Amino acid sequence: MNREFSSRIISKLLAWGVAEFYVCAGARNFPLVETLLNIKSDKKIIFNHFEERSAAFYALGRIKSLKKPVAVLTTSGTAVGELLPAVMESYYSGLPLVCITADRPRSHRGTGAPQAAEQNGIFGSYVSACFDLEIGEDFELPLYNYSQPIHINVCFDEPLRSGVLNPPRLFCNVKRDLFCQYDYKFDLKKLNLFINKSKSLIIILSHLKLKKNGTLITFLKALDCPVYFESTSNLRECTQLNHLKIYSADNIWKNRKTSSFNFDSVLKIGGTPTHRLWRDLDEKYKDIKVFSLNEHIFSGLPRAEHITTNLSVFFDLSIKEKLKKITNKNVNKFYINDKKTFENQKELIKKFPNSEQAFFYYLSAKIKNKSRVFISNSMPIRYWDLCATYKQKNLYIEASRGLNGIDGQISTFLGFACEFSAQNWGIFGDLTTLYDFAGLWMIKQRPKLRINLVVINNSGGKIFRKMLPGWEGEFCQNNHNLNFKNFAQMWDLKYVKIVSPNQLKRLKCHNNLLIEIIPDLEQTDNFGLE
Ligand SMILES: Cc1ncc(C[n+]2csc(CCOP(=O)(O)OP(=O)(O)O)c2C)c(N)n1
Repeated sequence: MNREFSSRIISKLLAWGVAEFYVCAGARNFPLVETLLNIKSDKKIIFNHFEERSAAFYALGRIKSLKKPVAVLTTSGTAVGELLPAVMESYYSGLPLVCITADRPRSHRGTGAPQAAEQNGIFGSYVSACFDLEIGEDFELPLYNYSQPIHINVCFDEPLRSGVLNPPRLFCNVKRDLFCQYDYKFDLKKLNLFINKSKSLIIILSHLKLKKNGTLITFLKALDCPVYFESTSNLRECTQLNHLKIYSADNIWKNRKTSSFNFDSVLKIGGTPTHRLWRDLDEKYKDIKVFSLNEHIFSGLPRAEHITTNLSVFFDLSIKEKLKKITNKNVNKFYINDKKTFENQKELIKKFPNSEQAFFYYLSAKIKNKSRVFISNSMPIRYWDLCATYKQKNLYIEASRGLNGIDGQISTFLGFACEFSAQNWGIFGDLTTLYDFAGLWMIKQRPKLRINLVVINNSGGKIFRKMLPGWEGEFCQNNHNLNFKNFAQMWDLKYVKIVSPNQLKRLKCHNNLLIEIIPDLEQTDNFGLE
């Protein structure tokens, strides 16, 4: 009976569009494992992992890459709890992570029986639904959207291998618009009202999941306002929009003042921005009105007006309906001042070539056109946005900005990496790397994949060096003198240690490679001070 029950569950998930299954085996989930292994498919869709936390973060990377739901299967007990960080991240990133957890029969709950935990509802509000199932019980998936994780908790009684094994049927043509499941209220009126009320406006473009950028580019050109592009918008390097770019977001408030370009409104498009200016809007510039436009439910700022919509359709509609133009007094002066401060920053890269900031410029210059780049949280995402080249290379950039965690980052990178992209680069802080030592597990199951894993080893969590000064702050950095040579060896990656940009320029990247970059701390500090 367990076998028929398992087959029904997996069939439903396949019909719903689950593209791959990551199996973290234990005894309790064996009926589901057996079922999965008996699926007849030309393509490999079942993979094994041993570490649930890493498997779930890897699945997030696969969702980003495939734009389809991906499932992780665990056994019962603490194995289920290991999924929580990735579930939280996928909730805030709007990704359809499917958690299938095996459980002991309901009658065992609350008794202290071995491996019988309170698994029903364990992910609380971070899942769109939790289906707690015993033999004979059913569930309906299509009611739920594809922009939140879901949990299916399956109770199995002994004997685990009971019933007849029916291989589930594969559904080849499940086509769904995964990221556009909200009620499409194209509230163009609301945006036009906001624009009408604005004297002058800037735009912030953050994380976007658009398949095509054409309508967005036209939309931005039509609005004709200064735009700050974060790298995860994947439009930062778009040369068609050069005339609108804010290059020096660090100096935005200074330049606003000196050019008397007193923008009173901000339109944010996409996910929650990384740059400090977003926090400034929350804490210091409360009189500036903020409008948020996103495919996900979160505005990222409590006081912002917000529309959840299908962005592609929304931009299309906005262009047809014609958006109101804004005068944006003194905007030319602002563009000039912005460029001046940006030129000064470029000089700093020459003055402090071994600083962490400068290394990000040289790294970005090194990466081949049409590569995938995953940038981890803490300083890497900030320094990339600050210093990466603006040369248009058609990179596909991703990051996990749902909750900005430093956990599971290598796993997510590996999931996102692709056999068909020119190169795959993942850039991580040293503590972030230490956090995910099992993160390369899947590499042996993808023999054709080539990756360059960069560890910026500044010997601790240097984000806190500026943020939390003093000896108490130093305590928070978790300083160390570890290196990553043996980590590379353990996973069969070639290893190279880089201490200067010239070494980086000369580097050949053919094999799977771990590049440990040691920036100069003093130069990094001095860069930041100027
Ligand atoms: C799971 C998790 N724990 C703690 C934090 C808080 N945190 C943010 S950045 C950071 C330090 C990161 O250090 P490292 O990876 O070396 O990067 P660096 O700061 O040097 O750029 C920590 C602990 C977090 N974001 N996520």
